[in-house]
Amino acid sequence: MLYLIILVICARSANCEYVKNFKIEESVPIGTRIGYIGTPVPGQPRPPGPPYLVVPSADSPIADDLDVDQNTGEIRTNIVLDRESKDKYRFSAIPLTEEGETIKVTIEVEDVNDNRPTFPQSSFTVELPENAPKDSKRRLPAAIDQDLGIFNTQRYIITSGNVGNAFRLSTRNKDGILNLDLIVNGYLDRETVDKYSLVIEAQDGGNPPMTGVLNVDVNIQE
Ligand SMILES: [Ca+2]
Ligand SMILES: [Ca+2]
Ligand SMILES: [Ca+2]
Repeated sequence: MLYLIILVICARSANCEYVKNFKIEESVPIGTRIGYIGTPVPGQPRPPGPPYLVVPSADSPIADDLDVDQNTGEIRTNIVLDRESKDKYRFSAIPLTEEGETIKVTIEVEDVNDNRPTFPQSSFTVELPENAPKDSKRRLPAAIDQDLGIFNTQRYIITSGNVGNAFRLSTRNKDGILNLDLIVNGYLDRETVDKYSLVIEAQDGGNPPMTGVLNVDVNIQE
């Protein structure tokens, strides 16, 4: 009974608004249905039905990105959504015929793995003296990936050029970037090899992973 009374007060109060949250993955085809504004959420009072007057939030224009049918309350994508450029849409739906409060609609764009780890340059040169001690370290450029979490850069591997297993890699995660160092694995002998041409691959955590490549020339000096 108390619950019912609260609902009635809620429905009559100007401060009380329905909140509807939708989630949709980025990159889905144009015209994908996100949902209906008026669909009830289990455990919550039924929102007022259509038609609605759709009012975009000033800080979140829906512009041409979404197609909202004011007569049915159906929301569809009108472009290929891109989480990396816009991850949330907000608007209000004011019911035009049914009694009820304004529905605050939020659409959250969820991440998919649609960006590859990208090095800021395609090649990099390192100079090392041949007497460089074992475990000497040189900073290499890090690969940046615009995706979130596991879809960001996860690891680096040397895919070719590591003659005699002369080098290994180490990584440090700092401020969301997986930083990369080249480490001397043993003793470098300029008379045997005076230049290494390493190919380093960055991988994200997608299945299969997306990759980026950095060519590293290591010159061994006397
Ligand atoms: Ca994207
Ligand atoms: Ca993404
Ligand atoms: Ca990625």
